[in-house]
Amino acid sequence: MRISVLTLFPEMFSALEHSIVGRAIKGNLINLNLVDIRDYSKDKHKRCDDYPYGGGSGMVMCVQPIYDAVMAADPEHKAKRIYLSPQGKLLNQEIARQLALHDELLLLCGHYEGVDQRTIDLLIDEEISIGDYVLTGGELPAMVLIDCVARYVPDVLHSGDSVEKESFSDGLLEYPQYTRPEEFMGLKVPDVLLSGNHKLIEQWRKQKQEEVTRRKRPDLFK
Ligand code: 4GS
Repeated sequence: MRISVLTLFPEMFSALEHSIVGRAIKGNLINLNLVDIRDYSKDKHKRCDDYPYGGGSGMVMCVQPIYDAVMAADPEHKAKRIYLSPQGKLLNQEIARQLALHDELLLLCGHYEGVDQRTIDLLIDEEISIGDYVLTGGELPAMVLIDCVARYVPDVLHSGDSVEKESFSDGLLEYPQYTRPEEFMGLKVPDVLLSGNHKLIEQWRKQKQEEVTRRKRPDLFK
């Protein structure tokens, strides 16, 4: 999958050089194309923001550099073009799974008060939000989306990190996990997990999933 990210702060995306997503990028399973919007500014000082028409506080990102950056990164509109914004559809596991079916994504990260509305009207296919709170920029939301989508790109997860046996795959939260030692500070691993009885372990885990979901996220438990 090719993912173009348009941002004024491409350095922030070094966070993706690590762990599973980092491995996927190094292994060419994900081609991350970081585009610095500033490179497309035609202003003599490379400014990419300006005062809002109608007044008010803060700055608005200009349409021209973003338009030119999108045309350079995705000239044939092969990518699903996404703007990260609190006005978007709330990201969830199902949306991530659907986005992973695309060959190309383009993520536009706004900063300051956001982008000129004409950017969205002219260029964007879909707005996506990572939650009902306000951030200083769309960079962290873009990284959240990339991380979440990457897990559904073929071969990004290795055997054992199954995409399906996890929270939300069946609409439930995960069962509690334990590893060595068998006892720590007086707390023991539940006997059933040491029993070797796989049928019984499966039953126990399903029961725990339901218990945990009902208690912590009653909204998910239907
Ligand atoms: C989000 C969010 C966000 C909104 C960007 C104010 C700078 C900021 N983007 N999910 N302008 N929540 N964006 O807070 O996606």
